[in-house]
Amino acid sequence: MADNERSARLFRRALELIPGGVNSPVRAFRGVGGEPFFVDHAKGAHIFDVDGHDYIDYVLSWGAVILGHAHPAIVRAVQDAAERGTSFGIPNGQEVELAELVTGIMPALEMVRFVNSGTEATMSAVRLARGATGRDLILKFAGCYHGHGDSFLVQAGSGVATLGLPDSPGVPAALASLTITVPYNDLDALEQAFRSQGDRIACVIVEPVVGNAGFIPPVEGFHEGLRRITREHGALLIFDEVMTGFRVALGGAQALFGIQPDLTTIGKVVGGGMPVAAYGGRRDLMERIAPAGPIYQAGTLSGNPIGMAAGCAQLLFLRESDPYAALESRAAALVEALVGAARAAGVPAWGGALGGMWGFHFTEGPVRNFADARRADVALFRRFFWACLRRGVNLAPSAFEAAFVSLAHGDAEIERTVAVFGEAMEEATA
Ligand code: KE4
Repeated sequence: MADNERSARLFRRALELIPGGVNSPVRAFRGVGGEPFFVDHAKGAHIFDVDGHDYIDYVLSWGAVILGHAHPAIVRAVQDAAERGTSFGIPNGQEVELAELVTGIMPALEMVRFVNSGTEATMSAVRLARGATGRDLILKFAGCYHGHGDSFLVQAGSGVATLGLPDSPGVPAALASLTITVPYNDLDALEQAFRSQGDRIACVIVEPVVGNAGFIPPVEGFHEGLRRITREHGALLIFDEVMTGFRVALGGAQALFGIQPDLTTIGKVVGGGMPVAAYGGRRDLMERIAPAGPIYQAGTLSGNPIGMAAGCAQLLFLRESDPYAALESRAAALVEALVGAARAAGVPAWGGALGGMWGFHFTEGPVRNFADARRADVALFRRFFWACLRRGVNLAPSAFEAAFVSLAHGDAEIERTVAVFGEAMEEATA
């Protein structure tokens, strides 16, 4: 039987019934070519596919898995919750427990509303910003991804600070034109947008550390500038911490950079791997959300008891262990090894790590925005990705994603990965 026969068979069946054979596009391996493997199970830093291959995993459910796969504390919390009922649609104590944990860890969130995905969180936060300010325009940064809500599927028009164009069929041009896109890390472009449209901009939404254009950290002063400019123009600042929350630091990027956004969205880690996300922020804003206020948002499975229990277990573990220095040292070791191997092979590479989040680009650094990231050698990334996978190291199947580490990535996994990076780089650049 072929090396990946079981995955291949499952993929053929999936292609018949699920668009592209996947339930989220990036999983289809279109960014690297070939076909995806199917997971059988996972434990700690490892995932095992249906053909018996063992991979050291750096996707970690796109950041949600931070303790390691199937961590006993999470599994026990989910089992205990499930035995008490899987869903009520009625308030339950676990929602209050998780709300107290989240608002205690992220004090800028004076109130919080749980939803089921990062997309729901960002859509709701933007609706709140528009409702609270009475303004229609929103501003985002090129390369930042905030979920698949219509207002976010927008590419920049020509020029720099211009109104948006639909990035997907099905997004009305009239709606896309309400989204302004400017380059990340570019305060001049932001000032220009506010000079021309400032009194119409409801909010700026930003990935405080970009993970969706590959890893791009903010330059010195970027967030302070965002905070100043939005305040000056009466626009709200939304930190989209769906990826960075409880990942780059316990309190997220806002704790790392000392910024108090008006609203924050969180996801991934907050749910312990279950479908949980949230938006929250200033009390005077959140109290405008139904039923406290007139701005409507709802969800059948919001505050689901199993998701709440998994989230509580994960955040309690992180609050008590505060593992971020250890996570960052592992992530930094990986970046150093990868960049070193690339340069030894005579190819440019640049990368970075913050807490348990890291990433790299095969281009001369520094990478400051999406245009820089798009100059990277994607063909080399594809060869490197497959050379790593064949050696048991699983990276995100796209050059425009971040990577992660978990508490379960110990010395053995890091040492093995460093060795694989060297071998894979030789193969990919031969
Ligand atoms: P979801 O709707 O996928 O739960 O969250 C959307 C979202 C919002 N904001 C940020 C900063 C995000 O990173 C995401 C989702 N991240 C991607 C990873 N690049 C999810 C992976 C996928 O789309 O399958």
